[in-house]
Amino acid sequence: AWRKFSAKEFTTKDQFESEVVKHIETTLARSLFNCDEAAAYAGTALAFRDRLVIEWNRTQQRQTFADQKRVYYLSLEFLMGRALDNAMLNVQQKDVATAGLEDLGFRMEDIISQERDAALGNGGLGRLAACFLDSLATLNYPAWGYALRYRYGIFRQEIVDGYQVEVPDYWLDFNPWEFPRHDVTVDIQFYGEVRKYMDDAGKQISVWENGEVVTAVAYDAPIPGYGTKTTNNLRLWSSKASHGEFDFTKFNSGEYEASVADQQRAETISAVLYPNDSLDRGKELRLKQQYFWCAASLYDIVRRFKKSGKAWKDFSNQVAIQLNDTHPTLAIPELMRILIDQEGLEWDEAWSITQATFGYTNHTVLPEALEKWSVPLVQQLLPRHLQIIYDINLQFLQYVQRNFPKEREMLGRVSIIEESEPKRVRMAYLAVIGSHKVNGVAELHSDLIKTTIFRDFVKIYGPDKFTNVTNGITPRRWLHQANPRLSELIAAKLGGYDFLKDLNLLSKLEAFVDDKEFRKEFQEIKYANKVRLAKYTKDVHGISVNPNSLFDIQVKRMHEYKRQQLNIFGVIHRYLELKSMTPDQRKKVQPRVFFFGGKAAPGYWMAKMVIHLINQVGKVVNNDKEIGDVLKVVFLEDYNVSKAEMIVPASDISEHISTAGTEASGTSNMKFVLNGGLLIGTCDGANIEITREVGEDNIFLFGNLSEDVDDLRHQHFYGDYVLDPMLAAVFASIRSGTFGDAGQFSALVDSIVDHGDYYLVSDDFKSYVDTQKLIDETYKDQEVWLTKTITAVSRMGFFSSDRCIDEYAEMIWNVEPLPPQQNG
Ligand code: 26Y
Repeated sequence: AWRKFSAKEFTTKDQFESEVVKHIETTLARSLFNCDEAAAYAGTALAFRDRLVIEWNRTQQRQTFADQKRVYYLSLEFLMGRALDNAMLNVQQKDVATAGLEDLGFRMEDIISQERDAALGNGGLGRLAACFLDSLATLNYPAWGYALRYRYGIFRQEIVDGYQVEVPDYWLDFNPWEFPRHDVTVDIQFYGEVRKYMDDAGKQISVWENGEVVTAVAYDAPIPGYGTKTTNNLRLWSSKASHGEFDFTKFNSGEYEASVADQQRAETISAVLYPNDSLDRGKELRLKQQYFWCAASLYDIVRRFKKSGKAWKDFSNQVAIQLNDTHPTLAIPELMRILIDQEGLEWDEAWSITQATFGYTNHTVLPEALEKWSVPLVQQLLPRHLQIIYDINLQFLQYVQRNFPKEREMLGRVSIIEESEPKRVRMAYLAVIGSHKVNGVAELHSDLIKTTIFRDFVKIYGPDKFTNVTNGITPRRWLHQANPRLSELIAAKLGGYDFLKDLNLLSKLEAFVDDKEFRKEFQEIKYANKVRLAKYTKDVHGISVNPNSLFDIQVKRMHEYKRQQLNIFGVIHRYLELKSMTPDQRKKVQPRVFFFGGKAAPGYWMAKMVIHLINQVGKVVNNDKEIGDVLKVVFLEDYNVSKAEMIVPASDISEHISTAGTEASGTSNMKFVLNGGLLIGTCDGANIEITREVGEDNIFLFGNLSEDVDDLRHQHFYGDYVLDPMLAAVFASIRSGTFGDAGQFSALVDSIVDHGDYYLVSDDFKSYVDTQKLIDETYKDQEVWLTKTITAVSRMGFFSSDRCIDEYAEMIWNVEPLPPQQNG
């Protein structure tokens, strides 16, 4: 049967089956007699891969021939999750495959869950990059992503005795979605020294000599768009030793082990994703990763541009490069080095090309997350780049001096070089200076960066250099794929799936808010999604939860600023209240399950302590016979993208409760509302715009505002600090050993009681508890609740990453879509 294999779309399930069988028998060299789920997944993935590859090649060819600007999205993180379901959706052949797999004795769900997540990211920033790739392809923008091919993605989290344990995530055993390009390599230089000499024309030339060389090898993955043939490319660089398998000099002189060690050292560069998402550690290997990836990507981009035969003045008409945070900022001095040292351009021309090419997206105002590289380290690893950075700084400071002669103190403040010991390169300043546009990721955040970290730069460059692009999410993965039944219900009401490409069409749902049948189905779908999460909770964690309870979910990286501690203290408060009630009183309380999930950076012991406290509270509460179903606490192990697809559709309420002014945007807030859940949140990040869109009645806001945070912090240290009395009772309970040895949690409690409560947990506690009460009351009237959720869903159109990408294209990149020909 497999001889029927053809490159065209499989139109029948028989054809699909024969292709799966062919791949299992030939590509995998396995007998059909021991075809397990893993083999069936592999066969299915390879069959769909064949479909993608053809349009991928065509798209690349079309983009090469079109005389048009391309976007390059440089991100050290792409948190892709699984690819098969997405591929089936985009190729629109999932039904055929489901029927075919059934014939072969498999359930689609089981096959999909065989795939390992591609977890090449920490959290929001990495997932945003993945949503952007989906939208870029769907909207037909000619765009490439560039990143590193980590052998180990973000660690797997295991919970042992209530503590987080990190387990390496080796994910490349079988990855059908990548194509090694052993012919696409770039040699990358490190260390060495710079020699200057005069050429015949008397011009000074800089040469970067000696040092060591590591080779970058390209691995490509296809990125299909939804409902379009456009299939873009994600290029990941892998590092290897530069002289083939072995260094033969060493090999021949008997230093076999040393030569193998060299090879391993080279491979270390792309070995592992750094698991910190908010604390800059300044490690040499991380700097090596950044340069290795920037240099390989720029070489690739420049090589492609030069093939077009155009003049350098056209570079920024052909190329837009977006810097996802400061991680790729070395691309700025690297492009300068290429243009000046290798292509012979004058400084001024090189600089205007560079500025016109780059855009920079800022994702944080937290000082501890802002990257600063030690000058001695940069000097040693990248001597020529340090010179260029100093030259950029000199030109910039001269400009500032000319334009603001009376403000001499400003020079020290805005200098790229921080005069610390040792001196450090402020990467965010370099990124601002080297880019033509700087954007934040939600309105409040974009305003904040203009008044805090980049305040002086607004004065220097004027306000137009700074802009806002509010984040978005792809409705393909976060509605259709994660919640197929809801997507189907919406399609039935709106007369098709156009809303997946134009999310503003959701507004038409509002007309059905009183439609009995629709309401009933909407509610049933939510219930079914809760049942699914309840089953998972029972199967994996052994905890029984009642799906009729209010499901309250907080899933995100563990961080003090995100305030999972506020949530768990609220849970303890609730537990103490329940314990003080009579059984009759308790019966009247709205039952609730608190779900938590998220990884802590391995060295972030305060975040790990919060994980431990959550687990300890769960142990006590879940086993308290008096409490029963009225209160449950679950910590979901190893939160990741594929688990999010199951968890997000199951929420009634989700928590987005960061200290005001600290969460740049948040993106899971958007996912939860889109799936029919309401939010409890602070006036922070995109919560503010979600409120504007869905209306104040359809969100539960609480807490202090960002403009009051500084004063409150000041008061904590210099005024009378009064701990909230309810929170004091919570701490008394912890101290009395209710949740195990109190000493384990003393640093957490002390950070609030004795060390200034930097994240304002006490200040916001009462407001938080009151708002949770209001939620309990509101939920009791299921009709009112349902109206709020449906209304909110219908108003979420703005938060599509398609809108977001169109804004980048227009305001920052100046690129146009390149739609495929109808019959091409
Ligand atoms: C420098 C290094 C330690 C570092 C590595 C990763 C620093 C930061 C990060 C990741 C940051 C991140 O994920 N930021 C989040 O970006 C989202 C997308 O814009 C925002 O929604 C979210 O508020 C922000 O915390």
